[in-house]
Amino acid sequence: MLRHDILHLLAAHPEKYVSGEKISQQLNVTRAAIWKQIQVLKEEGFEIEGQTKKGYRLLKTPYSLNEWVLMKALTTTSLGSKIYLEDELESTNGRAKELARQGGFQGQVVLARCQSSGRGRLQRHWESPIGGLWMSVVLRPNLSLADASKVTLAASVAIADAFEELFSLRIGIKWPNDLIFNGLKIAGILGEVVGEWNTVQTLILGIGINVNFPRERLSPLLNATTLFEILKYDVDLNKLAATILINLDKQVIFLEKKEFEELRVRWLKRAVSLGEEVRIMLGEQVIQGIFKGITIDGALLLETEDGEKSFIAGEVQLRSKMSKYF
Ligand code: BT5
Repeated sequence: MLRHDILHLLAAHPEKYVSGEKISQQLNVTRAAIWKQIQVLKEEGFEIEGQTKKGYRLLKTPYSLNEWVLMKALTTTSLGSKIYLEDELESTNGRAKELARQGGFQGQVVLARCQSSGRGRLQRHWESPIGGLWMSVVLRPNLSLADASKVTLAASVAIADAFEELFSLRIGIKWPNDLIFNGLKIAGILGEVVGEWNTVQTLILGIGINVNFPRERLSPLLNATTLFEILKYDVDLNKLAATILINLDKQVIFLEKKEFEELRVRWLKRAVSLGEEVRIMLGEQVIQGIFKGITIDGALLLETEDGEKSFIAGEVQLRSKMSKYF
């Protein structure tokens, strides 16, 4: 794409002017065509300075989602090898599933600036206004189905690590994979398996993060917060997405090598309610106990009156004894 070629040229000379003549020669297009594309780039949020005698220089890339900026920030082995970015989708997980059924490959990433019917687990509604990070990753990892559930644990660690790296912000993980700041949910993960249980597994990993929008954009009934609410400024969504994908890429490689221990430790470091008395909702049944950690299989470990018991994600909900929410 001509626009991307122009960006590549400008980015190769950071802070410096690149003359219109040089761009037109290298890309074999008229200077008027370049000017037109520069206007489009400006509309997309790129800050490009143009001086008649000197040429153009790239000052700033947009904070809103942009395929070129995201690609450039990626240093992954496979995740993000193909990026699909839309202004609006019903659900990025839905689109990723379509891709998977058409023979999707590991690393396809679907992003939407907003979702009209984003989904949580058990078909719950996920509110997805503009400014959030709504992203789904197609994974075909070399993992058994039992190990596949650990990928969602990996995703929660990847998000928490990214928050710490980029914003020095410590967020907690509520088992199995809600991301929590001061008791309020800031991000959620939806892992789905496509295809037969006994054939090659394709996993769709949906990541939803409340980023650049005020809390008021979400329903007042939710126990939720947004990054904007915490930091009071907008952040680069491309950088955030790229950092999460880079972290996740590493974690998936570890899992494929059957190295779960490091991930388990990292997960536990951020676990909310660890060592506390919690309640587990198993359908209608309520089980009380001390939240001891997660097993090497990624199951939740609870010390109950009848001894230690483990529970796999999906079948239970964790609630703190103290609060309504946890
Ligand atoms: C989740 O489900 O937390 C998984 C959310 C995954 C969303 C991503 S966005 C990209 C991809 N495409 C999709 O369609 N989905 C994924 P769960 O644990 O079931 O939590 C759902 C509950 O969280 C809802 O019932 C609400 O109570 C609450 N909720 C809804 N929207 C929220 C938001 N934006 N922030 C915080 N909480 C929210």
